[in-house]
Amino acid sequence: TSNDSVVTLLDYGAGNVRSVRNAIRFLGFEIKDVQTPEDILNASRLVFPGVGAFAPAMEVLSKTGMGEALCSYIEKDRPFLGICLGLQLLFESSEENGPIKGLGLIPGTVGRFDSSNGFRVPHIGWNALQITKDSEILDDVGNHHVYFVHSYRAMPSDDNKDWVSSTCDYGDKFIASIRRGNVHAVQFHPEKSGDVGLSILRRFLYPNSSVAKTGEGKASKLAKRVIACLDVRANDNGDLVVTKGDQYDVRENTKENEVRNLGKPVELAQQYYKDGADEVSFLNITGFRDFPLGDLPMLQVLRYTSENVFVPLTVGGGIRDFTDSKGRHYSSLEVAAEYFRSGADKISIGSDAVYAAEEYLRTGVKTGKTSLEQISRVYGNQAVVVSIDPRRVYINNPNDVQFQTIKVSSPGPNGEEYAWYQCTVNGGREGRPIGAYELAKAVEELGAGEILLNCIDCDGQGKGFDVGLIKLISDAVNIPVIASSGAGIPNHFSDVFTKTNASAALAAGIFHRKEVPIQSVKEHLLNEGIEVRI
Ligand code: 1PR
Repeated sequence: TSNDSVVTLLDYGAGNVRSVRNAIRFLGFEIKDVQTPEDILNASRLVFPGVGAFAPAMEVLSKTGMGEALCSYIEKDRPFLGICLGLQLLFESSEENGPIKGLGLIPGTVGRFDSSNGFRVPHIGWNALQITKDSEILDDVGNHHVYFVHSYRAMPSDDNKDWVSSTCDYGDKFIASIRRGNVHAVQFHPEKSGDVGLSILRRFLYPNSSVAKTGEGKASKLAKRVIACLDVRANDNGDLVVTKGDQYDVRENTKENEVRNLGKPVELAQQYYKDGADEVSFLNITGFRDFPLGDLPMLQVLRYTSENVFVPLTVGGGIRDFTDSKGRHYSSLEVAAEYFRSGADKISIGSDAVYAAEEYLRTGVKTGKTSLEQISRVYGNQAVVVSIDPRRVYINNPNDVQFQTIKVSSPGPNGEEYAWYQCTVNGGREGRPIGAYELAKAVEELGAGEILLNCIDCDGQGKGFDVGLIKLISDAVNIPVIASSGAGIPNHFSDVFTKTNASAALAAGIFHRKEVPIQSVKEHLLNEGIEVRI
């Protein structure tokens, strides 16, 4: 192999860099992993995809001598691309659990987004950039969107203006990328930014490829996301299939009562990526009873999918502590780690988050031991989604229950005008004494970075999202809320985005049955003046 087709990757082992590896391989390069500081100095091009938190990353860099090597590599103007934390570490310090000293190559401090001004933190999703100076790798990014996921950011100032090559607006105008000579770093994730991201990586890897320059990029709001969801489980023959329920019932109405089969998970995920899905979610819907690490096909699905799907992948189902039949104990953290290693960018917790929230509300104590708290501490809260499976319970008088209620748009079967939303576990099989509102607020405090808000009553009905529920929850929390269940036509998406503060909308059935293409949903939203990634 000639040195020309090798990329040196600095992976200090703090989390999932599988997607960066996949993207580099997809673009025709081989990867050499940094083992020693010398490997950095000898690199012909170095990619540094920082993951995890600032402090532990700095600790590893200092202890191993890699930080010093990195500084001298960059000072020599050798080809470098830092991603996300790989950008932040170049600055003087970070407020993340700090102040903590950084590598100090770029003047400035990395601080947390201010969530008091109505912007949800973490900043998750697709934004366009304002290009502020010539940056070879961003040249044709223009008005396209790229994918961000972070709670901390560096700000442009007079001291670092020589470095800044683009900014992005999210409450603050923060640094989206820097460039000096051959040294590049980006706050967003090119490896998760679809074709646009791949072309940024391609331009870094093939610096002499000619580029067509386009405009500077226009002002952009965070785009609303359209997510394709694949409910996955083994059918009665043991094959993993994409299925889809009717109010969570996934069995056909036939004599055989077989599991509804809507296709193969890897193929469908790839199709949705090509069709413009902003994210793909897999829910392993029988994970609550089958232990996921015993479920190797699901991990295999993630591995294959992440090889050529370059948007964020979420996986949920069965994330909890588990003791197998031989008495071997697995922590939820191990389960999540295996999902991340296999290619997931986020994991989603259903049942176990309900128990955690109940306990927290009962005791008022954060034990730090729940799956939710542990996983968000290690991987960051942006990597942890809580999936809520509520069922509508109609009542006559809001004072009859201790849960938050809403006035329903159409009365219940006995003329009831109010409802509360009861959380369930085990795929809707068991109702719990906690409402969706109470759960959402509790899990936000426990470290959830995002909420996937389903609704059993609406699931698979195609009659629209439960706008009342989604408004209730998206107004109650400061983390992004994904509206789910009930999409039937493109109008339902504009409806949920104009009437609630949902950050994303997810659908399954209409995409699987090819009733509405993802592109039509996006075009409709665009026509309605709602910013989306096209
Ligand atoms: O409890 O941590 O093991 O997680 C289980 C996960 O599996 C949860 O996220 C739960 O929502 C999901 N799940 C469990 N059983 C079912 C089922 O359908 N029987 N699927 C299930 C939930 C709901 C949505 C669906 C939308 C959109 N699926 O994800 O995709 O309702 O559908 P639509 O557009 O067709 O209306 P744990």
